[in-house]
Amino acid sequence: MDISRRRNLAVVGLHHAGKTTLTEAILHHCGAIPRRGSVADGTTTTDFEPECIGHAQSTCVGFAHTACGDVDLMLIDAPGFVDFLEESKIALLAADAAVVVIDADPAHIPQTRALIDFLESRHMPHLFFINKMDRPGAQPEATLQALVSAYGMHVVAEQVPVGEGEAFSGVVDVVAAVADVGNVAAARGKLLEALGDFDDHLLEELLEGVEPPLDEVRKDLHDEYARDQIVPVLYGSAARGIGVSELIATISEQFPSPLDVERIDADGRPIEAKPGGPVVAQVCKTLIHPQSGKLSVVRIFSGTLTADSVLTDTSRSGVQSRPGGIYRLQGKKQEPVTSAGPGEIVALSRLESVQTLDTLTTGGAHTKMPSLELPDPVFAVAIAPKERLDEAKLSQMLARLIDEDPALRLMRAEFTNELELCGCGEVHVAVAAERLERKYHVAVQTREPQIAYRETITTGTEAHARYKHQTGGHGQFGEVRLRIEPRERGHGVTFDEKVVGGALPRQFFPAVEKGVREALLRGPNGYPVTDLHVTLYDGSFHAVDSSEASFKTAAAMAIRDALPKCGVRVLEPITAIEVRVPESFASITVSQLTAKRGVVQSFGPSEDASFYRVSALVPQAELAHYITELRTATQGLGSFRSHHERFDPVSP
Ligand SMILES: Nc1nc2c(ncn2[C@@H]2O[C@H](COP(=O)(O)OP(=O)(O)OP(=O)(O)O)[C@@H](O)[C@H]2O)c(=O)[nH]1
Ligand SMILES: [Mg+2]
Repeated sequence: MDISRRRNLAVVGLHHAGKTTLTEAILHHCGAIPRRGSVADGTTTTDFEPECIGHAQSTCVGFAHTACGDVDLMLIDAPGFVDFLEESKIALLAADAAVVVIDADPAHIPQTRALIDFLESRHMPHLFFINKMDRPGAQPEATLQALVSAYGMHVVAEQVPVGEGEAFSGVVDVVAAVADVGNVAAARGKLLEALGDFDDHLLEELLEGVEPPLDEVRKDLHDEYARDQIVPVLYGSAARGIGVSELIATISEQFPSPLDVERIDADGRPIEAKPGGPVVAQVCKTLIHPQSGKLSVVRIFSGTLTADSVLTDTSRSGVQSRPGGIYRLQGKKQEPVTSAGPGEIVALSRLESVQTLDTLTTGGAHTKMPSLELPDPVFAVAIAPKERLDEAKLSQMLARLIDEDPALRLMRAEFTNELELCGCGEVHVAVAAERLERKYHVAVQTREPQIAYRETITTGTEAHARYKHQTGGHGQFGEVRLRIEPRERGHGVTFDEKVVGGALPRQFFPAVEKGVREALLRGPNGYPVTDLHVTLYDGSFHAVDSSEASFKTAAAMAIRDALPKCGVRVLEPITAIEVRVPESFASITVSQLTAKRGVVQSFGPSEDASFYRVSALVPQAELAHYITELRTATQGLGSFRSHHERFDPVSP
């Protein structure tokens, strides 16, 4: 296969914009599938996971391919919901270009910022496909304007739509058009002007009033698309299949092949897309089928992979393995192939130790492809098996779940010791829990993580207890006198003894300390008591009846008795949070945090001008659903990082 005829496209964009529907329309148009499935019926090629069907949205990336004339098109249908952005970013590493699908509604454009920033930071060629043009109230012109004002003058319409809403009937290519329907001339003027910025010859022609030849314009478009200098805008209706053949033509004729995109490894060395030489590939998705096992979807950047290839995982200190098979993916279907060359995206089976984002090489190539830093989780649920027996199985299955989706994490909560499943949002974590039950048949219970409340004292006191018990043979006896004093926050529980004149034998001191500490595990409010010092200063014993157990009991009794006299206060964990939001949402973010009993520490522009940083101290109890509230208030653009800072008294 001629490498220059390959196209690896990621279909990305906001939630519900029509990416899966468009993928389906392209596959159908090219004859790869006999019938167009629908998202509503759960019959599309790429939304095949039961979780996708249940939620009527993509919940992970899907892969599909089709021949299209002499072009070999690989489509990566990415989920648009904000919780799955990391999954989409990883998949984008495997693509050479992206189709950004958006609603024909200018109000949606600001929400695309995070995605477009990512594409721009990687100089990833992309185009905008303004979809749902058939919907009444579609606003193509305003959407185009919003795109230009958000992302710059190099965003230019390559088409003009014919008709709007119900009457939308097609698109006209502004480069090739002969007639001036619907302002084609004006659109062409803008397109050529943008191109003139990069091509002096074309600019000269424009200034002299010479109409540049079609071929020259097409070649310029191809070059500038590949360098991400020009971002074309196309229109269509994925649901009705309008604008789809024109989109395919733009992709086939003008979008970059693997040869047109310069690739460098993590050390900045170029990686050439050539069939000979060592294989360099990177895992962009891991899929685990409970029966048929693990599939690592890789993008091959260089070399040709065969069933005999011994792959070295350069990201995992050179672990070697040989794939069980090579497959092309068509949704859930695996089509075996014997080899795969540069620019191809294929699935390899049974690479057990290989993980998503790893680089695989052959023949001693020690290269590593650029990876991605996955953010810390922003949402957690406490997770426990419904059947106690499943505990071991649960952690094993969770590990496989995380293998499939590295944006998920499994953690032990610092203070409560609960097992927590964490991720990028409520839907992300909920879908993961559903997947766990369906794929691995582990029934789990999820609930909000407990808040690690504590108690402390504000005044000291003397405590005394005398434990005396007579049962049958020999009895129990212990008497202790303790001094309890408050200490500063973060001090914990400390214990010492100042017993004078041998009132108590030393051998009982550890038992006293044990009794003290055990009693402090549950204060008057039921929480662990902390930040205090206990001194054992006196007591009495009985030569026959005294034992370690009796002193332990006496000490615990003394503490339980005394605590209510010490001005007990409940403490709650306080989280230090740093929120990043677009400037226009900075003040709403501050009021949101203040309403959560938060104290804003600092507030100001971040290093990238259009965003603000807000730092605050907020009780952890208020933050359980904060990511959802923040995203709702900021069009999905707000994000945060946080860590446990300290314990503060709960205001009465
Ligand atoms: N009217 C109209 N509806 C469309 C069009 N394209 C998609 N839809 C509908 O929009 C909804 C979302 O479509 P999807 O294809 O699932 O969108 P998506 O971008 O893949 O969504 P996520 O994967 O969840 O981010 C579905 O109900 C589609 O039928 C279109 O061109 N016109
Ligand atoms: Mg989808």
